[in-house]
Amino acid sequence: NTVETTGFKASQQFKSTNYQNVYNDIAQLIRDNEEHDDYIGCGPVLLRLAWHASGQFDVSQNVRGGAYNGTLRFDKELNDPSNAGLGYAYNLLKPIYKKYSDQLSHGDLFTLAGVVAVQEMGGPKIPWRYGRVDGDIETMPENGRLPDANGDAGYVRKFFKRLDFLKDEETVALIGAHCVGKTHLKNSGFEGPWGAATNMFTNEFFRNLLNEKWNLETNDAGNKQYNNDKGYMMLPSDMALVQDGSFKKIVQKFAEDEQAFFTVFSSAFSKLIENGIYFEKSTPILYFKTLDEQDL
Ligand code: ZEM
Repeated sequence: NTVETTGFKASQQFKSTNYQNVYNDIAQLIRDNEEHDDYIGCGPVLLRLAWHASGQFDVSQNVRGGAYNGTLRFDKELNDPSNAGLGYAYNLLKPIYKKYSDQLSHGDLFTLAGVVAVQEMGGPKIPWRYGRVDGDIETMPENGRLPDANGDAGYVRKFFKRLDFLKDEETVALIGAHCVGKTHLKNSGFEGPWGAATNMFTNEFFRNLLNEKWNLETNDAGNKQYNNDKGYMMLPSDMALVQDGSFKKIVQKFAEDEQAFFTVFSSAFSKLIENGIYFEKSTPILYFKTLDEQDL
């Protein structure tokens, strides 16, 4: 089912699955694990899982590296140093996979978990489609394709171009996901959160980039990161967004206008998790209700 020019064809095999039910089970998982990571909860790490399941895509190879084959389930990919800490997130999702295993693919589960995380943390609605399959180990891309946090603006722009993001606005919005969660020395060699509201999806990341006073310091792992006096941090690749004129204008816009950030994030994230997949017109575009919206 490979179409070299348009990507992998979305599978219809699980079209009768009730994906709102799967959404609800993942959302309940987030509620049940609120104590994770000193009460940040597991929303951020599930969002990072969805991103890393998709972020190996290379548009020049089109059909390889996106979320389609669900290869993040393989130990070899989970053991990519860039994926440190994501085994926890995968293990959290395993009971849900078991519950729906004859009705759900891993790629659909991983990407849907990202949608759930964003929405349950108060972020924008993200359109989602099913159709990823469980590809075998041969479909796994080689490790080492995820971005380097030490990169500058040129690196970041080039990296996101590989993911087929040609507009700076999309790149800046996607990195705005660093409004939630934190870095962990043991995972990445960086330490600290990007802001105060670590489990709420907001434009705080952009406001902090512009308004906080940042000092470049060497951390306990010997890596350089930007710190402020409130205990927040920025990666060098985050700071790149205010060191480049074009990026910075967009940071300013998103800092002033959260809705503008939400709109671009939603469409860019949806594209990210669908990269390399060809959907037939008949595949519905699904929007999910949050647990709150269902009075659950
Ligand atoms: Zn992240 N990210 N990321 N990111 N990321 C980390 C954590 C999280 C980069 C990066 O090096 C790192 C995007 C883009 C980029 C999230 C979502 C998204 C960490 C810390 C690093 C080092 C990991 C740790 O120590 O546990 C780089 C270089 C990026 C691009 C240039 C995009 C795009 C994302 C989603 C759309 C999230 C949610 C986290 C927090 C995870 C957690 O466990 O709290």
